[in-house]
Amino acid sequence: MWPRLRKSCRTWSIVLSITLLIGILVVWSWKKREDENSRNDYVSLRLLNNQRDYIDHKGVHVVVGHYIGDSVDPMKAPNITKDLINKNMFDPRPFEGKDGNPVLVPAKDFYKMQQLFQINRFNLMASDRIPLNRSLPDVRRKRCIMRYANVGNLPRTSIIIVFHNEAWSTLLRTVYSVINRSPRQLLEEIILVDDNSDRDFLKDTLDEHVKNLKVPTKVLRSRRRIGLVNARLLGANHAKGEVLTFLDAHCECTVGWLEPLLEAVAKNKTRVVSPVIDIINDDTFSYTRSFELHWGAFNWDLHFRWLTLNGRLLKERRENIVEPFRTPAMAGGLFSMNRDYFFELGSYDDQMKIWGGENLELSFRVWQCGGSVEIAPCSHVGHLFRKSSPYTFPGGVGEILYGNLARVALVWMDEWAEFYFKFNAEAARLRDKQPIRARLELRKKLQCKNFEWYLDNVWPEHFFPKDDRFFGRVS
Ligand SMILES: [Mn+2]
Repeated sequence: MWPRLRKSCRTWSIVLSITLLIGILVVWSWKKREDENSRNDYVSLRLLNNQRDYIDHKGVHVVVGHYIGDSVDPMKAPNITKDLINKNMFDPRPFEGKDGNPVLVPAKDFYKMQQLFQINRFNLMASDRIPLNRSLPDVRRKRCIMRYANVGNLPRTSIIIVFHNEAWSTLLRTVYSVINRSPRQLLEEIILVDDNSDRDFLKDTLDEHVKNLKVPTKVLRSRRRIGLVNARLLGANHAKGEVLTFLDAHCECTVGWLEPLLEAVAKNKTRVVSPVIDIINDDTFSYTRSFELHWGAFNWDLHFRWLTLNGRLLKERRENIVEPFRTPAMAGGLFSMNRDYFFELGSYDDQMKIWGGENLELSFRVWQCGGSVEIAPCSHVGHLFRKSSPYTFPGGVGEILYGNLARVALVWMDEWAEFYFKFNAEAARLRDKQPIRARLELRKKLQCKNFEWYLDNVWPEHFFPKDDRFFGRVS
């Protein structure tokens, strides 16, 4: 009897250990899958909305975001009336959107929510539930906090925010985030430039509201639609700060965002510096920290693209994750630049209309004429990314965007302009309509380098044709 018991004991212990082993394996694989899932979640969060990513034919990871969608006049959307558009429905609840968390609109309001979405092409109802001074997470790395803890005297900046029919809540949350999360002594003023909005609440109500802010804030207004470039010029012409900081009208700054930008510009006034642009979700207004190891560039159509850094640069960045790094191009919405340098360098091309292409124009001009375009990885600002544009483009989106891009190509890209026009018939059609003499004279006066120098030195990894690269069919 005893030996039999011992035998069954042995069997049982074998069964038990196998079960335990299987259990451990199951838990391990489940945990692994969960980790992968959360990583995937992170990637898909980063790429929400109008962002898309893919690996191109050369194996470069490409993120597509922040570009032009189909533009529809909100007045033409169903059930949208003038009264509705003119109504300020800002109705904050104390904890909604706290710490950058998503807003959950009650199910009973879904129909209304969808209706209001059409007005600004983001979830206006969600935005209107979030207080103007909502908290956001401190997304900085520890090394960033230490790096900028004692930066000493920095120059003061004017914050310039252009808006056209922006929602009250997004516009003022931008302003409040600047005030709440910048050292007061670094802010000279805030300048809001109204590019001919027609919403009632953006008029006297706004003027009255900004009078009570802790930082001197003024509203400049254009009586006709002048577009982003000329509205920014209007703001810059009135600015008193040593540094100009441009922001879109639907941003939220996080703590410590300003110091890295101002320090870089203070060290060398030819540096033009952008923050890392984090993502505010257009549906829930949740805040997602973005990836720091991207840089800005463009494709053959001159559309701005975020690219992940490749081998050499990635290694450099990993070794130094706090200092600003150079980028071929900037996204354009958010950056700091020394005011004198801005004007010395020819400010903006004032022949550019409404929106689009001005970021590449400024990037090429800065690089080719002796400056640098950089991203400060310790500076994080959230931007509301949308799937489509809520703006009207008088004259048509194509006419405006491709007209602007034709100017960029004609003034700055030398023989690569021909390459661009070959692939972009719409821009080619508009090329002869562009008065560019003043900009070519500027390029000559500033003794700027040519586009080949730019490709060779600023973006050696570019995918444009050169003597050493062949395109098309080899037969
Ligand atoms: Mn924007």
